[in-house]
Amino acid sequence: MMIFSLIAVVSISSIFFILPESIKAQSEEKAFVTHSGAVVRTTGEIIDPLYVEATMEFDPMEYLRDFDYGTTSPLPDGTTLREYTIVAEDDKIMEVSPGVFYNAWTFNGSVPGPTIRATEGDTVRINFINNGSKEHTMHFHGIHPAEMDGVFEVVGGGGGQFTYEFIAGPAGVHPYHCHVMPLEEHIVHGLYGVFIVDPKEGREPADEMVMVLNGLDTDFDTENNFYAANTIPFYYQHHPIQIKTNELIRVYVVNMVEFDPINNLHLHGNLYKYYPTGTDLVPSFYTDMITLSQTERGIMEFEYQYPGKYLFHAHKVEFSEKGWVGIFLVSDDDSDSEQETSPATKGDATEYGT
Ligand SMILES: [Cu+2]
Repeated sequence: MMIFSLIAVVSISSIFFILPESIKAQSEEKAFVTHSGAVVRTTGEIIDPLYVEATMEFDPMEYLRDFDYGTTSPLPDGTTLREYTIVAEDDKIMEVSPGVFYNAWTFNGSVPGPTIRATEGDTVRINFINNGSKEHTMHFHGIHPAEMDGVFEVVGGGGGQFTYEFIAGPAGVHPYHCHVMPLEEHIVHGLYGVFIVDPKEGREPADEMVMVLNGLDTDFDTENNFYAANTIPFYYQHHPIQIKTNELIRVYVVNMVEFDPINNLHLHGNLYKYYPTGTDLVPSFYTDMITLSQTERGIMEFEYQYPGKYLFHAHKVEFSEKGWVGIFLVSDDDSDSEQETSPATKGDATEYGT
């Protein structure tokens, strides 16, 4: 009996001896200093009583269908100028999951930054202001002159300015992001967004939305702790995206996950036409599954025939279990007359194609 007890004690103590190290590694508190000098301590994985205030407001449902067409004016040659003001900051705090706070670096105050949208051939002018504490830039994927590439012309913090100007093209969906070294750090903190270039002939009217697939390394160990579509883990699972049967849905999807080599997107109860990078008007695939590496992106198009709840998520199960999962709530379209008069796109419908 005594020997048994002794063995039990030894076993329990050895478990106890081993476990605390691994727990300690996971829950080790790390600190960072914000631009305003506040010291933030967080383990990134547990409720953090030291830190209770988010300074970044972000509504994934609003972001989903929000397109920034800029301020337009006609140019002498008959083409359109679109002007945008983008402000970078690097001291915002975002609650990414209940009790988990993250130091977000932002374009116009959110992660992702605004979805910049133009038509092929428009002149895009970005008045970039860096109000951060570090150097930042805006690097657009697409075709433009070297000096507009946002790599070598670093913009100093504390109010540095740069004007990016280029002709929008090619048609498709492209990411933009900061390109200051260390690049991984500047991207994972949130300095990225989506740039949509519409083809001159337009696309078929649809209920359009943007999904940026992102990962959040909340304990700064170069591994993601959370994954999401549009920044907030599990958001569209708890707040399903409402769509109609027999209505064309067009999703501009961009993978901005760092650290993990691939991400993917699986749609339930349906298949979608997929246009890689959105550069062709003819789809390359008809599938329910695409795999995306860093900054890979494309356009998905589909319609649901049957009402109900359908999941969409990473089929890399680890990612979906850590937040990259959502639901389309499909309801019957019982308003045929309304459907006929509905605008080309929801959100900024009147701006589409102008
Ligand atoms: Cu940066």
